[in-house]
Amino acid sequence: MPYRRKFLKRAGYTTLSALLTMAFLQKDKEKEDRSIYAATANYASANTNPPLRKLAAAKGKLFGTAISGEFLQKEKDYANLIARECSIATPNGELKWNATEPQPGKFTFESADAIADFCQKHNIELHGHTLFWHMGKPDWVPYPPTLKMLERHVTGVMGHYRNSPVLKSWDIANEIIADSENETDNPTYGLRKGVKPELVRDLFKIAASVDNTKKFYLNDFGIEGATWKSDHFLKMVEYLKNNGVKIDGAGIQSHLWFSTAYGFDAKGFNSVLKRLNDLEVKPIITELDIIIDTPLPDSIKKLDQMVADSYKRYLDLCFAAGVDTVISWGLTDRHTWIRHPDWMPRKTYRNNPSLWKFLRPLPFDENLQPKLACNAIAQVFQQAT
Ligand code: 9MR
Repeated sequence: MPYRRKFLKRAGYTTLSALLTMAFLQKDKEKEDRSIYAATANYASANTNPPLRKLAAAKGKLFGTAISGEFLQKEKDYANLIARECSIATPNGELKWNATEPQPGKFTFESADAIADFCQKHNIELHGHTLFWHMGKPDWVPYPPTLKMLERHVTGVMGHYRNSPVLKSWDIANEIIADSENETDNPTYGLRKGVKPELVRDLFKIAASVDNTKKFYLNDFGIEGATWKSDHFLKMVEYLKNNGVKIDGAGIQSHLWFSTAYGFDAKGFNSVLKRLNDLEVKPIITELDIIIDTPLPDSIKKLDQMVADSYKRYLDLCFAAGVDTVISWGLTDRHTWIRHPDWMPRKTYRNNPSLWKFLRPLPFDENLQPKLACNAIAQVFQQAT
């Protein structure tokens, strides 16, 4: 959620009239800029770090984030930051079914196109998210949708971006694996209830028939270690491969939770990355953020250090396994989804507003200043071979 501050200044008559003239000119300028998101290179001078996109590019890698059209339009400092730091972006919601096909067969691309235009202007690659998901869909779409609905949807949305100069990849399916064996009716592949492997296979095949020039991903969370879920995710990838389906990569969301009591399963995650590489399905990081849950450290400074150390450890491991694309789920704590009461960790944070200041999962703070996590990411890129 955005946190906004308003500053009021008192001024004498002379100053006041000067201010009014400036405000008038500014308004005119805003009019000019209205059609495009006006990100420019004059990002806040306090950030003297080299842009992450530049450090990534030096190692043949991409760095970016989920972006929101609403904030790009309303907050110039945010738009400037994205343009400065990112070489790849995922629309936060603008390409989801509820945004692109709110009524059966009636497609709207206004907000997604605005994002694509912003990306083109700033030389940012766009990762398409997503064609098939149990959330982010209008009420008239059941889960899973019928094959006919999927056919129309995929044809409409992928068709619209077939010639896009910036959209290079699609999350064809998102979060199709259940969280545990109790939540699936398909013990072999662990799919969400009602989803059949054949439907997923056909979805990928339809996608390839519409536009096989893009990279196709299967995207999920909770697969960053050796878990029931990652095992079934990998089985599903294998199934798609064995059925002659075009699948280029695996999106590893990486909404990571650590605490002073536990870290991450480096050995297990390494084996997931290895199995994907063996299957020639490229792992990329698609939604990275790091939440520190209780027990918490006793200061924000220590928390920021923990977040930074976790970024470093996680990304070091990813890069050692050949990962070349890192997308975070937001760039600044100002907008992180994890501060929304619906999404924040329930037991510990939701009913405890005094702890919300500890939700600092992203590389830049609310004022868009780089945090220790940003330095850590910069260092990992610099040290990558
Ligand atoms: O962060 C996104 C939030 O603003 C949306 O309301 C929500 C529903 O569309 O989706 C969130 O993004 C999710 C992403 O699409 C898939 N992985 C989990 C993300 C966080 O919930």
